[in-house]
Amino acid sequence: MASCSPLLILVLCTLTVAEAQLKVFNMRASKLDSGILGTPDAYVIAFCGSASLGETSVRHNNENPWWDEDFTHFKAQENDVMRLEVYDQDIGFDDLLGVCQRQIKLGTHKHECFLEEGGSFHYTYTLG
Ligand SMILES: [Ca+2]
Repeated sequence: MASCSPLLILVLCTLTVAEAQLKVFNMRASKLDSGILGTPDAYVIAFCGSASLGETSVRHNNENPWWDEDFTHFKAQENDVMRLEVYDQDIGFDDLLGVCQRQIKLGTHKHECFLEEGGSFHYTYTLG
C-alpha cells in the first residue's frame, strides 16, 4: 500500500485551509432615510458568494438601528464577495435602502458604507 506522500499531505492541507469561517457582527446603521413615509423599519439580508446567510430582525421606527444578530458562514473563502442589503420593511414592497458589497479578506475588518437612499451602514467581519 502506498503511503501518503508529503506532497499529497500538503495538497490536502491547502484544500482544508482554503475554506474559512466568516462572521459578520456589530451591525448598525445611522441616519437612515425612508423618504416621506416616516422613520424606517430596517433589516439586513446577507450573502457570501452564492450562499444566503439569512436576515436580521426588523428594527421598527428607528433611523439609527443596531442589530445584535451575527451572520456566520462556514464555507467562506478569501476573495468571496460578501453582500449586505439594507431594507426598509413596508406594507407590500420592502424598499431597498442600499447595498454594501466587498471582497472579504482574512482577519478582522471594520467598515462603513454609504447607502444609496441616505445614511450609512456599519459592520465588522472576521474571516479565519
Ligand atoms: Ca417602513
